[in-house]
Amino acid sequence: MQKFILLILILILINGCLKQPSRIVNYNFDKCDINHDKICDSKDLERFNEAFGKCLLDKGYDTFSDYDGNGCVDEKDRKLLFTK
Ligand SMILES: [Ca+2]
Ligand SMILES: [Ca+2]
Repeated sequence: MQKFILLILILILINGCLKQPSRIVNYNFDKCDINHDKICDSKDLERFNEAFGKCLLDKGYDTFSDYDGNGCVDEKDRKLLFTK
């Protein structure tokens, strides 16, 4: 019986580990601070605009500009990044 309980606990632990988000999110920066220099300014906007319209396999795609992580930098990301 104890082995069964131990097996269940291991399975719960493994399942919990597998559910961890694969995307690394850094919470130490403001969401509009795309280049992580601790300032939200025109450089962030330039970086976003350069990546705008690009998707995961496109040259110029920027994962930090893809705020919702859907693989494309689009209008949804603009709303998420630059509205309070
Ligand atoms: Ca910045
Ligand atoms: Ca996106």
